[in-house]
Amino acid sequence: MNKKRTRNEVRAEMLEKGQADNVKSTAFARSRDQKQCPFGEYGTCCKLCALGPCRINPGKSDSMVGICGADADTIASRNFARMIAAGTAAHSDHGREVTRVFLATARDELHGYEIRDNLKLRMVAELYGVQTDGKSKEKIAEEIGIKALAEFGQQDGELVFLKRAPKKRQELWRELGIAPRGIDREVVELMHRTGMGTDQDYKNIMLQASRCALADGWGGSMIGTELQDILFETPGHLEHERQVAHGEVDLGVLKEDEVNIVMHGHEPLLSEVLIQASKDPELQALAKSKGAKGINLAGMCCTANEVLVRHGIPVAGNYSQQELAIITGAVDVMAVDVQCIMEGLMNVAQCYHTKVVTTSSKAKLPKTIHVELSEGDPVETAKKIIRMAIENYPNRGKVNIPEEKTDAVVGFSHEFINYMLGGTYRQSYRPLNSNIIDGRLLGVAGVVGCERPYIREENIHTELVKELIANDILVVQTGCSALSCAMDGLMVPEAAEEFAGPGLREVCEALGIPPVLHAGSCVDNSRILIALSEMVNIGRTQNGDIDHRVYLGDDISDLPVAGCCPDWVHEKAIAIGHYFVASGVGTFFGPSLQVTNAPGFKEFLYSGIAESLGGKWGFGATSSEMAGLMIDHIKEKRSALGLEAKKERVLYDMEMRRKLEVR
Ligand code: BF8
Ligand code: SF4
Repeated sequence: MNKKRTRNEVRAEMLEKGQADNVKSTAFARSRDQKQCPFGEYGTCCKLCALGPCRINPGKSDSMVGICGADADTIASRNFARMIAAGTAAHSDHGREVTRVFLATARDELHGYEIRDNLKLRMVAELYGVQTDGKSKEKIAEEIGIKALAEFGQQDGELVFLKRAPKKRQELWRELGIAPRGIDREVVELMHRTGMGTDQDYKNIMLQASRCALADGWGGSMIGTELQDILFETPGHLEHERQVAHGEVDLGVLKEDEVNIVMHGHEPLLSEVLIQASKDPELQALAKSKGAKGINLAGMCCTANEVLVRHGIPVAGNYSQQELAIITGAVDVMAVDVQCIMEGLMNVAQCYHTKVVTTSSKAKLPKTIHVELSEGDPVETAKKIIRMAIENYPNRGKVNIPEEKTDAVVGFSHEFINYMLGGTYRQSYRPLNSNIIDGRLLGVAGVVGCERPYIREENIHTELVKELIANDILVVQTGCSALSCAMDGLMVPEAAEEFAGPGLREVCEALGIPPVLHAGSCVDNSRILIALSEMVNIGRTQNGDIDHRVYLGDDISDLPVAGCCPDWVHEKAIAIGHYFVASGVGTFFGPSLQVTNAPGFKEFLYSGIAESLGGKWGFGATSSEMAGLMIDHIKEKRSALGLEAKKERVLYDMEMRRKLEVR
């Protein structure tokens, strides 16, 4: 571990280097300079038709409406719902791509991938009703692939994975008419209903938005996660070996004397073949012939999460750091696929030798090199990209790689948590539930999502998570937020001793785990849905009796848990937030939310919606506000279950913050 300087100091140094190297601007500068329009920021700008854009300020006049008559609540809810549709589309199109590759692999039509995780293959086969007796794993996979692919275009019925939710939740979805039918259908219907002149009742809009979001969490994302696990293995839970991965995180993972390839984007279809191809002896020799000691692969954004949790491949950074990695001058190729790739990358790359290589026909950037991954042999394509990086290595200019990097222990999939808590033969969430019941743990929180490119006094992610763990809340993380906390040193077992409350510390020490568990990328939030379902399901015995030693209610909405996306950026985060809400979880977002100028809709999201769904939205402008809301929510759930709230909230004052400052 090397934590000499704070993250802000490292970033400031990189930004200065960028300026000296003639980088015209970065996201950090642009986010400082860009003045946000208050109508957009507060949710009441409508540009759905050519009569507008209409901008509504209900504070000015209660009767203020758009030209068609749409009021602030209708406009904000349509905007919000459309973010859910877009987010669902993004995750699900990722899931679809994975399914297509999965099917082609099963049919032996594609080189470079294989059906590897037998345990998960059989588990998923059972869910899809695929008989496994006497069949090869490829045959089983083919039958799963056909059924999974059909779910994207399915018109009626229900998505298969819904049945993994607690029974009571499934019944609620059916009662409300929001059990998703087919993934694409729910996205299309939501887009239709939120166009000009269709659905004008925000409560009704949010019903379809719930159906759509559920099609993401329990559909597109979950299919993506599960089939990726079968192709690339379930993190921490391999058939013959069960252990978490170790990795290093931050710009310091780039190497001065090796060819650096940054793998950026989302679908591990690209990164997995790059990993394979990088081991090719011919390419290794070629790298040496150019004076490099080897080939160094590093991840960025959710691709980073995918390769970190499965292979311990180092991470160069999260969303905020993509331009900074290039500014080091040490990135020979940045290979990207889809989502969260800044257009600004190219302006930065032009000032360096870095080649940006796009690989998906869905995501092209001007002035880059395009190598299509889905055509031809993926391993050969990967080799081509690596060769490009090697050839580019001698072209480097001035290199300055910050020393800073941090260790992280990662890969806490639902399956690994199950194993970790109960051992090989008694895999179970029972110890987790009983620790919550006896008050050692106050509850569990999911802290997920993006990180905005700001230089801020405090890291909103780290401060929030530190406060949660100080209050004995076990934290599970995904996405860029996970990488943010990993960079700040929260994902090592020693962090429990330093930052966790006494109860959580005891649990972490007994299990040898960090107080903050890295569960994967953003599609892997589906792992958290499964974990929550499991926490509910073990509360009753086979014959339906309550087992008081581990009973935490009959629905996800009864659990003392909370979700948070403290620094959301992408529409995908709103889709995730809403599938948690529609699954019964109190979910808190910050530091802004584009609903704040729509009084009726905002009130509905923050409280009214809980009457039907059990879950609700919340908003906090600071980490402390968000932590407070989450802790209160968890305590409310505890008292509803008859569990003691145990103790007063541990508040972080400035002095404690300074004392506990990691970096
Ligand atoms: O899907 S956390 S900035 S990289 S959207 Fe994007 Fe947000 Fe990062 Fe991953 Ni998720
Ligand atoms: Fe204005 Fe209505 Fe058109 Fe929106 S849909 S831009 S509020 S006229």
